This record gives sequence, C-alpha cells and structure tokens, in this order.
Amino acid sequence: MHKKLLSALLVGTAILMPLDASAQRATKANAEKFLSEAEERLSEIGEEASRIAWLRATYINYDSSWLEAKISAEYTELAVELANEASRYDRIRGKLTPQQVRKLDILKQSITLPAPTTDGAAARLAEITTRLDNTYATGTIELDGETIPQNRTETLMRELKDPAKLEEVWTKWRENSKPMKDDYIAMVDIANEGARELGYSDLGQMWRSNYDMDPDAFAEEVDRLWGQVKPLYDNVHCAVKYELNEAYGDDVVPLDQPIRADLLGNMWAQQWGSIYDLVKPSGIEAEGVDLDKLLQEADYTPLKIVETAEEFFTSLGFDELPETFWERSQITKPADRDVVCHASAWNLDDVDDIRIKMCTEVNADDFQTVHHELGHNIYQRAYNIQDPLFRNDPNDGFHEAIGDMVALSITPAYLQQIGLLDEAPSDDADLPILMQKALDGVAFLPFGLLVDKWRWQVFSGELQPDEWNEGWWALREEYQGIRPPAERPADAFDPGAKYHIPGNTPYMRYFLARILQFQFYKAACEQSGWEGPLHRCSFYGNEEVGTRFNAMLEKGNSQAWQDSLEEFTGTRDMDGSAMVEYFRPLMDYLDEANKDRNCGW
Ligand code: X8Z
Ligand code: ZN
Repeated sequence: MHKKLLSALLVGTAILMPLDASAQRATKANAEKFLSEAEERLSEIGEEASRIAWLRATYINYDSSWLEAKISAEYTELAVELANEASRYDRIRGKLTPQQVRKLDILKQSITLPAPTTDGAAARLAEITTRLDNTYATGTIELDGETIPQNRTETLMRELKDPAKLEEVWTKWRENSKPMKDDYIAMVDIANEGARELGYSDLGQMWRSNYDMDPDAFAEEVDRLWGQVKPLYDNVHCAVKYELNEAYGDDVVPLDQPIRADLLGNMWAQQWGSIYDLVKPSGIEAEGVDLDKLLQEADYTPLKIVETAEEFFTSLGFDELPETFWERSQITKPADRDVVCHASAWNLDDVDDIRIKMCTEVNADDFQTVHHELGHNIYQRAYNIQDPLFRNDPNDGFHEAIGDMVALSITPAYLQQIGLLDEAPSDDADLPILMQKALDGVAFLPFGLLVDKWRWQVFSGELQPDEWNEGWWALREEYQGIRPPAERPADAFDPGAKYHIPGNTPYMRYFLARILQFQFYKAACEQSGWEGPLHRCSFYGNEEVGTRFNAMLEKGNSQAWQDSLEEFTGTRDMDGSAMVEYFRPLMDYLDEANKDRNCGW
C-alpha cells in the first residue's frame, strides 16, 4: 500500500513537473547508464560522420557535400541532446566518480558549433558550414591567364619576390572570402544561440570553457603567456623589418610602419621561414641549413617525407603505421577533382584507421607539416585504449604540439644521421639555424593568439559584422605589427581567407601548442640526459623518452591537462620560458643588433 502510494505520487509529480522528475532519475546508476549509452551512440554516428567527412574532403562534389551536411546535422543534434541531458546530473556531481564527472563535462563543453534545439537549426548550420568549407577549398585565382588553385597560391607567396606580384596574388586570394560573409553572419547567430541554450553567454565563452579552468582565467592565461614570449617576437620583427627595408627600399618597407603582410613569405604572414634568405641578419655570416635544397637534392618524394617522419616515431619505440594508413591516406593532391588541401590527420574509427590528408609538396614547410600530422595520428592511436569520451587530448594545444615537439629534434646532427646532410655544420651555424626556426616558430605566436581573439570579439558581439574586417586588421597590427598592402575594400572578409575561419577550427590551440611544444621538448631532452644548449638537443632514437611520452599520450582526455603536463614535465603550468631558453643565443644576438634601431610599429 505504502509503496503504491509512493509510486503514484512519483507518477503524479512527473506529469506536473517533467524536469523535476528527470532530476529524480539523476542517480549514480543512471549516470553510468546514460554515459555508456552516450558513448555508444556518439561512437556509432561519429564513425559514419567521419567516413562521410573524409569522402567530402577528398572528393568535393554535390553529393558528398549533401551527405556531409546531413550527417553533420544529425551529429550536432545528438551532441546537443546529450549535452542537455548531461546537465541534469549537475546536482549529484558530489556523488559521482571523478571519471563520471569528467565525462559529463566533456559532453557539456566539447561541441565546437552547437545548434539550438529549434526545428531545422542544426540542418541549416550544417548546410552553411559545409558550404563555407567548400568555398575555401575550391577557391582559385586568375594569374597571367592561368587558373591557380588554393594550395598553389601558397607556393607563390613563398616563392615570389616581386612586391607587385605578391600584392596581386595576396589581394586576389582575398576575393574568394568576400562571398563567405553572409554565411558567416548566419552561422555566428545560430551557433551563439546554441551556446546560450547550453548556458554559456556566447560561443566564445563556450570555447574558453574547455581548459580545466575558469574561462576568464583562461583568457588571462593566454595573455600572460604572450607576455613571456613577446620580447622575442619584437626582436625578430625588428630584424626582419630592417632586412626587408634593405631588400625592398623605403617606399615598400618604411621603417616607421607595420610590415606589409604580403612580403613575409606566407599567405597569412603567419610564419616567415621561406624568406630566410632575404631577411637573414646581415651580421650573421655562417650558413644555416637549407632544408628545401637538401630535400630536392636527395630526390625526396612526398611519400619519402612521410616515411622519414614515421621513422622518427618508430625510433622512439612507437609502432609502425598500419597498412591501412598507406592505403587510405591522401598524401598528394589528386589530379582530377576538388579536395580540401589544408593538411589534417584523422582517425576514422577512433581505433586504428588513422590517416593523413595533405597535398604534400617537397619542401621544408611540408616536411614540418608531415611531422605535425603524424604527431596527431600517433596521439590518436595512443589514447584508443581509453573510453570513447576520453579519446582526445585534455587541452587542444596538446594535440597540436606533439608532432611539432618531435620536429624540434630535426637538428643538423639528426639530418646527418638520416643522410640528408653530409657533415654537421659547426657551432657557428647555431645563430642562422635559430633565426630560421624563429621565423616560423616565433613569428607565428601573435598570429596564433589573434585569430581567436578576433572570433571571441565576433561571438560576443563586441565586433559587429560591419566592423569585422577593420577589427581583424586592428588585431593584426596590434599583435603582429603588419598591415595590408593597400586599403581593404568595404566588402572584404579577410579572416575568411584563412582556412580555420570557414573551417571553424578553433585556433588558440596553435598558440598554446607553440608554448607547449618547447615545454615537452625540454622535458624530453632532460629525460634523455642532454646537458648541452637546449636548441642542439635531439632525442631521436631514445626509447626511454618514447615510453614516458607515450604514458602521457595514452591518458588522452581522462584527466585534467595540468595532471598530464605535470607527469611529463614536472610542472602544472603552461610556461613560455622553455621557448625563451631555446632561443636565448638568438635573443642575445638580436638585442645587440637592434639596439640602435627604430623597433616597433
Ligand atoms: O592547421 C594546421 C595544421 C593542421 S591541424 C596543418 N596548422 C596551423 C595552420 O596551418 O594555420 C599547423 C600550424 C598552424
Ligand atoms: Zn594540427
């Protein structure tokens, strides 16, 4: 009798107050059941979505795009449903295991672009994002009567030295992003509404909430890290400005202004290594290492670059890549169809179906990028022992740092070991080599920081659509000290000319990775017993380092990043001082070389 009454009452409550009733169901046992069902459903649709996304990215046409938009909408709907359901367990967090709590948080926080639950919103969002990504990937320019695809425009920016031609390629590429703006406006509206439904003030706050710390504290943290490395950037910027002034003269490179963005050897002025010959400090006499030339002379092919990178990882004790990697990867650009050339690494079944998708060419940039991408694959495979929700990194800077940390071991000594260099250069080569590395690694820092500073302002409404382009260039000037070659037209949407904006890939991860890669590298060098200057260390072939590194990688997202960082490096904080130490000899040299110069902008 008593029992019956109780259940009648519960039923009654459920009818009157459905939300409370579900809270009644918020028990530890139900949380466990909910989580295991969520993992199963996400894995199932996730694999299908990945396979379709792969198909679309490697074969862009009407049908592959249609399929991708459809599955992506289904995936978002499921992810949002699960995020909402996960919130129901908030009130019993104290009763759950730390692992259960972490999984619930992952469900609530890790959607890059949430859609609101209104009918049709997820479908509309997916249609827009697929179109944006396709618009970028299929963009071309007309140059001297020829149609040049996206990836070749990048090569031109690397190789051309004529300021007028550079300006032409740079400006024409940015015609492709103008038509993206309306889609981007609609997308920001929908995704912001999705974020608000999930309890965030806007999408930017949701993105900042994924770092095992308060979102506002995270914003302060990236500024703190930037403060640590900015003196290094300022010195590199100043030296480059003066050398470019020598090369191009006062009209093209006035010393009292930010540097023209199209002169820096990269479509987005994000890394400047390809203009090393032009901007090598005149006081440095020794030769560096011309990896472009070494690769050409040794008849490297794209495939050989991938095999070389694989060999670095196996030298640390990691397994060889599976047969399917070689069968299914896209290593070079297919001749006869549109693909997304921007490099990426995939694990299609979240187990062993790892692949890279690149349009690899034989040059130093792609040599670096292949190591970067394989780093992703090695990480994905290492954490496949975890529960599905933990098959990720604990902080998205980790994923981006792995291959780059390994690539820091590409020292002259290593190049000699693999037969690319006949003899190792003398210690005099340290400065030119560090300058080469700084042109990529250090020059990247403010760009890595500002892309999402811009998006945070866009998502919060601090920048309105008619201010988007100006706001973009304000950040480019403030942080990078660069300017467009000419005034930008009112209808320009220059952020869209960078893959990650139409591709909706958060970008702060790359800034974090630049910091983390040096921290990981320094720890690995210490573990290997290295006692020389940091920049000469290579841990190639060191299985002990490999074992300890793998121990961190295989934890995946099962614990806070502070714990993983501490286990591998001994510290719980991200810290730019390893990077500063690495570049110390260059910093000392540039302090002296720049001391009477008009630095800054
Ligand atoms: O996008 C990438 C990788 C894929 S995750 C090729 N990177 C950033 C970029 O190209 O802008 C690596 C460095 C920064
Ligand atoms: Zn990456």
